[in-house]
Amino acid sequence: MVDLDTFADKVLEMGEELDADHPGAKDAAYRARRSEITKIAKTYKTGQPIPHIEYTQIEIDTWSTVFNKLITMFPSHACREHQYVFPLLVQNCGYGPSTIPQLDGVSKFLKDCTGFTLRPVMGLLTSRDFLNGLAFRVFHSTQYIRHHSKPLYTPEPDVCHELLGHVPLFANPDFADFSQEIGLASLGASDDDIERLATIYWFTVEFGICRQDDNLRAYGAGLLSSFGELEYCLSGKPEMRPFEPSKVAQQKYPITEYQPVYFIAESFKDAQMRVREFANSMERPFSVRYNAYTESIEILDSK
Ligand code: HBI
Ligand code: FE
Repeated sequence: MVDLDTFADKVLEMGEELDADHPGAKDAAYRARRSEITKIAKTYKTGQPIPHIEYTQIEIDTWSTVFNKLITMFPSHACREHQYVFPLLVQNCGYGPSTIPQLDGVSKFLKDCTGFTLRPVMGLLTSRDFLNGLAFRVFHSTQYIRHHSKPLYTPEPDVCHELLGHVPLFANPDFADFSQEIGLASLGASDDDIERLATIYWFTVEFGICRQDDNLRAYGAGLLSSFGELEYCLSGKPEMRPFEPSKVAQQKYPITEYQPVYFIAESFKDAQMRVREFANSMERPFSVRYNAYTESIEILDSK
């Protein structure tokens, strides 16, 4: 687990610099605030409490706009697991329109629900580092918020995406197991297999759709945290295909537009078994098993 401490400052683009098309790129005060917040992630060590952030009124207003828009969509578009957990987050973790929840409280709540914990991160990690975290039931979460000029848009993960999209699902045991399965598959995987697993992650944890009581519902965090795409994904316009990991792994996808195709999971348990089968078909120097009691990974058959 402490190996995760070495990921802290290995971030990809936007770790320190912002891309030209980031809404905050030309706002010096925003950039300074973002790096003040990412400093926490840079020095964070496993087991420490996650330091609280005193969010500014501008930041809280951005959160409120996103929160108030999204909650109008959840009853008709979010999967039942998300809808079940959301009121518990309101009761236990300070979710609401006028406060940005603190990662530390949310992480403790998740730990009690499923053993998942949050770990602050400075920005995008490599796919390998990010997926490896899931093997240990660790979700790397940003702590800064998107730029106030475009509250319904962000080119990178931010607290709105993490807290409203990802967190509710990580409180569900079947979803937690499913996510960890992708993480376990990533340990020791070749670069090509990491690419395939990252694609599977994209079409499930980020943009997954599931079937529930004959309806389609969103469970992917990229959908649940995007007012526009949440509406669009269930509008009947995009193509829907069944979740078959070997096919999903080949699918190309845009990262700045709505997805032209989504994959439907029948349940998180079914999706987990399919990912496990896919992982068994990968060539790896060893296979792994998670020991939940020691929170460690056991290597089964090193060759
Ligand atoms: N890094 N911090 C962070 N958050 C993510 O959601 C994330 C990441 N790196 C890669 C990634 N997601 C995915 O696109 C896959 O490559 C796993
Ligand atoms: Fe995400």
